[in-house]
Amino acid sequence: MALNKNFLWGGATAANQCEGAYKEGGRGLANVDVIPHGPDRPEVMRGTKKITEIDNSHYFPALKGIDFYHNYKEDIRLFGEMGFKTFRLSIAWSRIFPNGDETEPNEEGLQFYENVFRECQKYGIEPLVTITHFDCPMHLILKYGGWKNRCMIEFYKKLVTTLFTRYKGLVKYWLTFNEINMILHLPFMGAGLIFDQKEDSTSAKYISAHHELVASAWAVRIAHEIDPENKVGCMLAAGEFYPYSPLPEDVWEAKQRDRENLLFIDVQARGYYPNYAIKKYEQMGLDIGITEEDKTILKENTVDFISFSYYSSRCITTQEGVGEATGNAFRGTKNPFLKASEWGWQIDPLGLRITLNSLYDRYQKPLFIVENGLGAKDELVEDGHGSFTVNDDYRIDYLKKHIQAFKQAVEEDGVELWGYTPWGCIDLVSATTGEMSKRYGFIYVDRADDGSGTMKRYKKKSFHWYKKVIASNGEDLQ
Ligand code: BGP
Repeated sequence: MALNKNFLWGGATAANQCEGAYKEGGRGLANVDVIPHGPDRPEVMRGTKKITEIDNSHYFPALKGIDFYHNYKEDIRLFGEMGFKTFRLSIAWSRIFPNGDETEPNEEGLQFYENVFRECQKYGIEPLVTITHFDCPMHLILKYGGWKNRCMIEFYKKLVTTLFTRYKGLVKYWLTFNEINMILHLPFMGAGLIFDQKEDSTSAKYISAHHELVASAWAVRIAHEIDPENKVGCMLAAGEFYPYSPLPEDVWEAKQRDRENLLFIDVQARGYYPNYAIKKYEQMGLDIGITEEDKTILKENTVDFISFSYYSSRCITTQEGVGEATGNAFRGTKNPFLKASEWGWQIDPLGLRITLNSLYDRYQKPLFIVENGLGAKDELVEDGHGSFTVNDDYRIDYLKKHIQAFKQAVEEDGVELWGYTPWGCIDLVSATTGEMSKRYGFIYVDRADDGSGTMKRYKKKSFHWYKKVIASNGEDLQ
């Protein structure tokens, strides 16, 4: 079985990392705007240092992004030239509802995305829309406490109803929350949570996650009611945990770590909390406030497909003195058999095949790889035709091996996979570091970590390579 001829090849972005224009078109301020580049970034992302407005003592790279807001036509034309079948982007909530709790949406924001979707249509590109990719209007955080408050479910329902109604016929593929499990690791960036010192942040995270899960199920229901053609997926920051050794304690620990992530998908894909989670909350003395109505809505509205990001497998041990894997929001043990990127993210193509198989075994639902890629430093060089390029063979090598791995999962293991959208198909701001120099794209954007640069776009070597991959439906990887 080769890849389906309708396999959705494309690329992925997120509003907060590429749009910029944070004050234009009536947009309101969001959590993602106030996450600075520099030493304060990790604590702000974790919600333990509070920055809630733009100040002069920090540099906030999301404010300009790569100015996709003004360049979307050129960028989508380049995606069309590569032959993209799909383009993953996200909606900035605060463009649609600047404060989040208005009764009427902001028409300028709605029009912007309509223009983007119509531009995609010109090239036969199917949009794949993440409803929230980390962003939350700041007003909702300051006034209501963000997702800690149950009232967020109603605001989210309003948002999704507006989107599904307005974009009926233009958008069919939707994701409810990007990397929903990120709430446990980077709760301010992932879900707009800020904690005061006395607060039990672990309980707050699980309660907030429950609100997101219920909101996600409502989105599935509303999407299907408005247009039965809609396909709605969940989104997991994936990567199987390997036990560092065959020590049973290591194997058990790896299972526990996997469950910590899969808990979210268990609820979204199966429609109820698994027993291990119920027991965990009992042991914590935690009541996350599940109502009878929540149970029904979760049960009746499971997702149509499961999407995930995959950069690396993970590894864990209970033994002392083993090195830590660096560079990732997900803490773990260094796997001695793997090489790593310049940022310490370990590289494991077979891990993608393993992850695909595990998810398919567990859920038996179609899968979609909506993020994958290598963050690397690129050097712009003359291309011999009066312009510039990047000879990014290292990126081609990474992607080639991961494509081979997912093809094996489909062709040899029978996993059902709808598509592949490598992350940051055009260079954009890094989520974890705020850098521009951590680049993933097929298209180079002339912007530096300090915000300087012309924003001009250049095709990298991988641009031409990926175009051939798509044209051959993954047969020509050379
Ligand atoms: C995922 C996020 C993306 C993205 C990616 C790469 O966690 O969904 O938004 O940025 O990771 O991470 P980074 O940008 O830190 O290299």
